[in-house]
Amino acid sequence: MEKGRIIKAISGFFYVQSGEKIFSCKGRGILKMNDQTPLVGDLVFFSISNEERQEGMLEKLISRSSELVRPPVANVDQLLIVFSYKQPTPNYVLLDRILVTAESQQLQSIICFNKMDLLTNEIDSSLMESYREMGYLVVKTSTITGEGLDSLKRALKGRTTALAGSSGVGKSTLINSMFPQFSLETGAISKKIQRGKHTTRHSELHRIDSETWLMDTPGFSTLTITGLDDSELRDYFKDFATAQLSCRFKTCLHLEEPNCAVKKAVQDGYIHLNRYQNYVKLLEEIRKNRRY
Ligand SMILES: Nc1nc2c(ncn2[C@@H]2O[C@H](COP(=O)(O)OP(=O)(O)OP(=O)(O)O)[C@@H](O)[C@H]2O)c(=O)[nH]1
Ligand SMILES: [Mg+2]
Ligand SMILES: [Zn+2]
Repeated sequence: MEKGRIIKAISGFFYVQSGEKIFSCKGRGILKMNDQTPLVGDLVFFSISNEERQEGMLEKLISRSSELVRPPVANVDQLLIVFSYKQPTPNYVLLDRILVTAESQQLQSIICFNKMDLLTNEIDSSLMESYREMGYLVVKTSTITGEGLDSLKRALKGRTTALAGSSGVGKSTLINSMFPQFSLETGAISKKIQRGKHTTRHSELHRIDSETWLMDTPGFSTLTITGLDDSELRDYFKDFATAQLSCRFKTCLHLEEPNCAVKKAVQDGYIHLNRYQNYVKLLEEIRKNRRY
């Protein structure tokens, strides 16, 4: 049996990269029997059914180090969450949703603000900067001026990274700009609604070198937090960590409880108000979904 990695899944076929070769493989019934759905990023054993046509059969999935629902991907080390400074403007609730998901899977996150060339006048960047203070790597980039691309490239080296973010923020363009050997399809955003047109349709893992992989993904703008208890959410807001040690109640959810140190930190400007508001929003959502 051969060993490889699923780089793309389209209409029942799994494309498996093994060295420099890519085999198109079908799944075996045994995977279905075990209720296993192969994901892009999966490490697999496969058998070759036709060497010349590079066709094969998936035989076995190797157990995953991580698994995400959106984007659906296995074995990534980190997420590259991409926003654009303008066209479309940053969606911070989506950012916090993605961060919570990544934290709960113990994945690292890099936050990228792209299209910095569109910055015409000074902006209030306090919210953007607050993510850096929380310990996230925040990179400002432009595929037009080249700003930030080298430091981003360094952060990707030796790891498997999935890109995530809304349509039209420039995910595929970023990959093309950093790695000119790729010419992924990109698409202008709609002038009328200032949104992307969902140019990338399938997730695909691109091999940069034997240790560095990048996954381009279709843009998405909704993400429901699932599989979390309302009491767990607060632990995935990194910026709450220090303050919440001083809340009067150990189990404080930072809502109406007396002597809440997180609310105090928000008032005093140590935690950004926007982050707290997003926390309350996500908490309500988790509680609402639990009722069904
Ligand atoms: N001004 C400016 N435009 C950019 C930049 N990066 C990308 N774009 C443009 O933004 C548009 C969308 O880029 P894509 O790379 O297709 O965006 P995407 O995130 O891959 O979108 P989906 O595949 O739909 O999810 C294209 O017209 C790009 O040329 C940038 O740094 N500055
Ligand atoms: Mg794209
Ligand atoms: Zn509290």
